[in-house]
Amino acid sequence: MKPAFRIIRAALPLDLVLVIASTFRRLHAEHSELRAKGQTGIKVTSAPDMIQEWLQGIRPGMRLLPSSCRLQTPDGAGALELHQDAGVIGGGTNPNPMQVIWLPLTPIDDATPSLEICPIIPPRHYWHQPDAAGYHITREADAAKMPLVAITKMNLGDIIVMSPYALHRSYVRPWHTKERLSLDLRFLPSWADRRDRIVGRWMHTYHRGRRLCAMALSCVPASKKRT
Ligand SMILES: O=C(O)CCC(=O)C(=O)O
Repeated sequence: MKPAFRIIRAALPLDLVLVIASTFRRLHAEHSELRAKGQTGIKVTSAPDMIQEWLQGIRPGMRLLPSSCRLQTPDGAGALELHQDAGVIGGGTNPNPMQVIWLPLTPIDDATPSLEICPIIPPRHYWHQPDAAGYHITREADAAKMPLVAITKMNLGDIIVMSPYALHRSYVRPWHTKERLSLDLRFLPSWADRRDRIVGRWMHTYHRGRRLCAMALSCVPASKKRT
């Protein structure tokens, strides 16, 4: 059975991770208003160059999807509940090979919030809904029954490669005392359509319908048009 995730140790050079960490730490400090809104993550719109280059080496032609850099405090504020990242490409109906990479920008030890992941790829994409801060999470009873493994030891440079269907959530416990900064990067091959087929088809029908409607209306004499 294919595992839902694997940890690759020393995948990235330490000096690269330190540079990325200081850049995002500064960004978090500059955008402290986000925390007031309950948002622990800031949007990442381009993968740091060396991560992108490294990824191109092993998975050529990948482009970044909506991703984030999270500052998780040990008090658990803004901790993300259970979810599957495949939601960003339309959930279970999108057949495209999405790749998720989670990497800590602070070392993970017993005192640091981390990630809990289900080691088995779940049988389906669960129903997701937005939480108070707008992040998509699942509260399905079936998802809550799945086993979770806490990742409690990661050095800078280690990464977690995850299936887009891997169920995971922030791991924060009362004994945690440190802050954690991390990146959750989602990639899709550049040729792949981000929208799932059903939404894509629906959008097409919807736009076509609107065009036909507009054409039909333009043929109706003005006096008969509804106002
Ligand atoms: O880093 C975390 O605590 C959760 C991040 C995550 O799962 C996500 O952004 O999808």
